[in-house]
Amino acid sequence: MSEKEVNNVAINWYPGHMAKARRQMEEQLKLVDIVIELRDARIPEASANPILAELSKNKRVLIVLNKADLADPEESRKWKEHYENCLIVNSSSDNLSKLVVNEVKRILQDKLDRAKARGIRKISLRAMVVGIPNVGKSTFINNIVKKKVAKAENRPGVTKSLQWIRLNEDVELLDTPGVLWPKIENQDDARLLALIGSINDDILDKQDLVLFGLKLLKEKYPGLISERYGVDENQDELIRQIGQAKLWLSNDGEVDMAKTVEVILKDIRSNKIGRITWQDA
Ligand SMILES: Nc1nc2c(ncn2[C@@H]2O[C@H](COP(=O)(O)OP(=O)(O)O)[C@@H](O)[C@H]2O)c(=O)[nH]1
Ligand SMILES: [Mg+2]
Repeated sequence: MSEKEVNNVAINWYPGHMAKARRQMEEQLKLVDIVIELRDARIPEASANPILAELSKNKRVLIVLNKADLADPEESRKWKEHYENCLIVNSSSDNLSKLVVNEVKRILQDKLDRAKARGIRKISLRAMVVGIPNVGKSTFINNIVKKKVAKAENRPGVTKSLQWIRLNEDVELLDTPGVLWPKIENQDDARLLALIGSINDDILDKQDLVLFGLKLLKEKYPGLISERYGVDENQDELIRQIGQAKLWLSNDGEVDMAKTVEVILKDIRSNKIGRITWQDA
């Protein structure tokens, strides 16, 4: 399958969708001071959107690596250092709103200072959340907004009326997130997204996907597979070894490869193997 096909089939993002999402994002970006880009802490680069950096060239961006509860904490620390402005979060954690508001104010401190110097006592820093599907945008917004009241507002040039929600005296948030497609520039990006369950794996060969996952695990977390399944992870035919060790067999006594593949994939996605970060900072 060509990579173009991967792109289209996996995500259902067709050129028409993409053009529309892009236009919408461009309009919304005009209204905000800062973009809060949610990504998945397990795959910080593959869960980025490929055109957001270009669209938000003159904007401040806060990268929020979400679902950090599923990622490797040590790797998350490295990723935090890697990006200019970055928070490592779990979108249902208690202190999220304060954390985000403080970070937004820190990043936009110059703007606050300028307003103050000009005698403007009250300004609103405006933020919006963007990210690929399933990265946790709704959970994140619901958490930081809680019971705060949305106020509707019409702005010229924007067809739909937008809801802004005040998070504190300085910061307002657009109540609906911007959704953009994930970065699928090659098979590996697609596989990484599928491994964490972010895209449908229907178009990928599952055995191939699991082999890819096991290979990465062996490189990044040596010993983990051996420990989990009671096998020597450096032997050939690792999937078969695992099926044999766990006795995932068909009626004829042979390893049930399809089942073994399914179970390993499920173990990976449900973090049974551990907190894994698949991409290095
Ligand atoms: N473990 C974990 N799951 C999360 C987190 N944030 C969201 N989720 C789950 O991820 C899935 C997608 O979340 P949702 O907010 O609907 O994503 P959206 O498509 O970006 O709006 C849901 O099952 C959430 O419960 C998080 O920080 N940690
Ligand atoms: Mg949502």
